[in-house]
Amino acid sequence: MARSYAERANTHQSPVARRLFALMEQKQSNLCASVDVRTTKELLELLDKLGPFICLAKTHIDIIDDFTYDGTILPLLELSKKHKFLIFEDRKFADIGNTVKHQYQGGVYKIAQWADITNAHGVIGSGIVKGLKEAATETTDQPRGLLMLAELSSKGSIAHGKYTEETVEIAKSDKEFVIGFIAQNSMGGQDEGFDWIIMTPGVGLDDTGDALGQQYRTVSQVFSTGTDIIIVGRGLFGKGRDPLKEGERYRKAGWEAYQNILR
Ligand code: BMP
Repeated sequence: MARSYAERANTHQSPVARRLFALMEQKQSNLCASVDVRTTKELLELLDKLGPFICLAKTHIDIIDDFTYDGTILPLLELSKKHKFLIFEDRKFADIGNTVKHQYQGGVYKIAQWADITNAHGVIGSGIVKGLKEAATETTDQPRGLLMLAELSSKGSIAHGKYTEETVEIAKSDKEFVIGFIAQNSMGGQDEGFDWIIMTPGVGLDDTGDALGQQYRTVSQVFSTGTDIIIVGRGLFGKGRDPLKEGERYRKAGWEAYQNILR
């Protein structure tokens, strides 16, 4: 029997996860918008439109051509307050602990300062979790959360079987900082007291994939395999789609699918 977001908002070990679940319940949304656009203007305009429908905004901040901290991040943080959503920088860290610590804290993007959530590959071993946690603790007193990439949506992905299992083991190394997985399936853990959040990309209601290996499943399909949060990008704004219309459509589809698994 699935547990409700409201219940998990009260019991989760991570303050970021508690905030996220509370927002999800309040906004009746398990929709994360993946806003893969190339300019600050497009990013902010899109999130101002999608804001009411989402619990989380996922960025690839390094694809913004005109990025500046003050011009891009400060207004992004304002929008996250205005519309009440958290921010997830999809950085996919994949280096030794000491290097990712610098990458998370420093450089141009200073991700640890503004992103509530980020993610990392398991290929490197548990040092990556330690390095990122140290960076978060040293940078801010705001809570931060990490997702491990356990499975990928793309055709031919080699993240499955033993690799996925070992990534789950790495996640167990820090119960408070690691809040869950980017995955296509549930990763278990409940028996051992873990309440992992499963966020699933590769979700689309109108397309089955793209020309570069992306594969889409429908909202009800991903809920049937244990997702908590659907990550949708081009389904919301690609091909001339109207983000206001699609935002509400995916929010509603996600909320209905969640209610169905609670029954
Ligand atoms: P779209 O819905 O437009 O296909 O975008 C999916 C987003 O999710 C992209 O930002 C991509 O980087 C990310 N993603 C993915 O598609 N599959 C994965 O397994 C992991 C991801 O982070």
